[in-house]
Amino acid sequence: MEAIIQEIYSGVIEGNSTLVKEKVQEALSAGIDAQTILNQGLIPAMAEVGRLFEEGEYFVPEMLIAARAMQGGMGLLKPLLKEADVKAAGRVVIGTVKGDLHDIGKNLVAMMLEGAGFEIIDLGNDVPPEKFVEAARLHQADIVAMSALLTTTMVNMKSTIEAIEAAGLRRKVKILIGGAPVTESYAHQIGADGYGEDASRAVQAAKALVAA
Ligand code: B1M
Repeated sequence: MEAIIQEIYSGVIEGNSTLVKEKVQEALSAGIDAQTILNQGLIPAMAEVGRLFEEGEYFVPEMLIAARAMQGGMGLLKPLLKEADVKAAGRVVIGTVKGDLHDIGKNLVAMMLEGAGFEIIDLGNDVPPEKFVEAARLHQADIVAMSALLTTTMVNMKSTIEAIEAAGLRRKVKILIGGAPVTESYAHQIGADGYGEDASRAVQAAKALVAA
């Protein structure tokens, strides 16, 4: 690995946003293409952050800081990747379900997915089923990802799946869910395709869903 890519990789893991932006700019100026920086620097770094989180070495704050550093670098790469028409790992429409204003976990999942190479369409929080349906259709999403933090709003995941079914899109999109009150058995019960206990496992589940 080139030294500068190694610096980008370490910068993300350390959550040093300024350094990551600086080094990504330097790498681009040195003629390294955006895809190489993404695939050899940012994505492996976020995979390592996910591993550190799963092993209990990193907690949510460290993961958030690393994800922000990764996004700093991504901001410089995105226009170039678009120009070069680089294929994303998959397109994910994500949001917190209707009635629910909690978005910290959802944002973290979105950032980790972006770090794993997915294209993210973030609908925000308090997202009604019809908005998920509309966005899934408009963006031809591979995955609809829903987050819920309240026992009173997790039922809206089921309503959203029903709305996706009613719109005739169920066979076209995979459904991934998560959030503190959500369990794997709830995911099975409401007919979701995947469940992530945390942001890192959400990435693993999303990868498995697009590979299936
Ligand atoms: Co609220 N709140 N809150 N709250 N809040 C909880 C969730 C609660 C557990 C606190 C408590 O009572 N102990 C409780 C829910 C009880 C329940 O339903 N069982 C609660 C309540 C009751 C409420 C209100 C009703 C309070 C009131 O007004 N009476 C109200 C509801 C508002 C609404 O949504 N309509 C409310 C409001 C709020 C604030 C606005 C003040 C604020 C949210 C700010 C924001 O998000 N922008 C807030 C907060 C911060 C919390 C706590 C303290 C922290 C949540 C959080 O951000 N955690 C929370 C108590 C707690 O968890 N200790 C609480 C950090 C975050 C990184 O974790 O979101 O779990 P989390 O995400 C994880 C995983 O769950 C998973 O990955 C993430 C990273 O590892 N994950 C996914 C999440 N989404 C995923 C999606 C996936 C896969 C994995 O696939 C798509």
